[in-house]
Amino acid sequence: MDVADISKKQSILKQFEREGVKNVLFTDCLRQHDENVKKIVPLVSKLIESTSRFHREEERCYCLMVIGVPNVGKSSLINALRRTYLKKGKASKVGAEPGITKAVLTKIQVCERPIIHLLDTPGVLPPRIENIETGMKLALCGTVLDHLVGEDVIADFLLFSLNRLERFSYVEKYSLEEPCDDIQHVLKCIAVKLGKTRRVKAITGVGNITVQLPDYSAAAYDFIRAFRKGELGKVMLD
Ligand SMILES: Nc1nc2c(ncn2[C@@H]2O[C@H](COP(=O)(O)OP(=O)(O)OP(=O)(O)O)[C@@H](O)[C@H]2O)c(=O)[nH]1
Ligand SMILES: [Mg+2]
Repeated sequence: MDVADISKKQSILKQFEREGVKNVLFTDCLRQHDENVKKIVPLVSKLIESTSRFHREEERCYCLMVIGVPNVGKSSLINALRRTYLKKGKASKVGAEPGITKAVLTKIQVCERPIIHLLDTPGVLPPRIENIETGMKLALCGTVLDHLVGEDVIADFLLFSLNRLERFSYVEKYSLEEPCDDIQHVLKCIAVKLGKTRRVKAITGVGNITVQLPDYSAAAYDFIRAFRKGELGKVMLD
């Protein structure tokens, strides 16, 4: 949640509650020590112990499954818990694209007291996305491979979202004159700013010449990457 705008935390929690989701913690799994990651084991233990069917065994030993949409940080959370409670290194592969975890993995221990094992799982999405806007938000957050939607389409939706939410830090970052809703213009400025241009041969009536053109794909990729790293400010898409 470190790249999300959680200034309206209370209304987010209320919305979760309306949808039947309780016991929400906002974590940052990239931080070496995150207060909310530390709260997970006590909370999970309390929840399991208050459920009668888990009182069969004498020994406190739990095995839980970590589930969520692709690329949301499931494996990072497991690694963060292992780091926090066992002071041990990464046990699950992490990456900035969906589909890194490809199968339900073997049990990974994350805590000694109580003994907790976690099962890492591949990300899942609902079989049907309810509308295009939801689909675009999911694409922007990297839950599907970018090329399946198209970097240019995602970049356009990103610009639309930033303008709608009045998050204009992209203007200064990419040296634009003012906020703009023309993605081609924005991508051109990004390409120029980052020196992402490509040489293209043009055939003219008086011979072939080489012209320097903005690399729109590279610019779109950088724009999306900057958003996902939080470099364009904290944003809440919903
Ligand atoms: N800023 C930030 N980035 C995170 C956090 N947790 C994970 N990431 C990044 O998100 C990306 C995806 O992380 P993973 O842990 O591989 O996500 P996953 O849910 O296991 O992904 P799949 O296995 O592909 O479904 C990586 O680039 C992580 O560095 C977090 O708390 N904050
Ligand atoms: Mg994973």
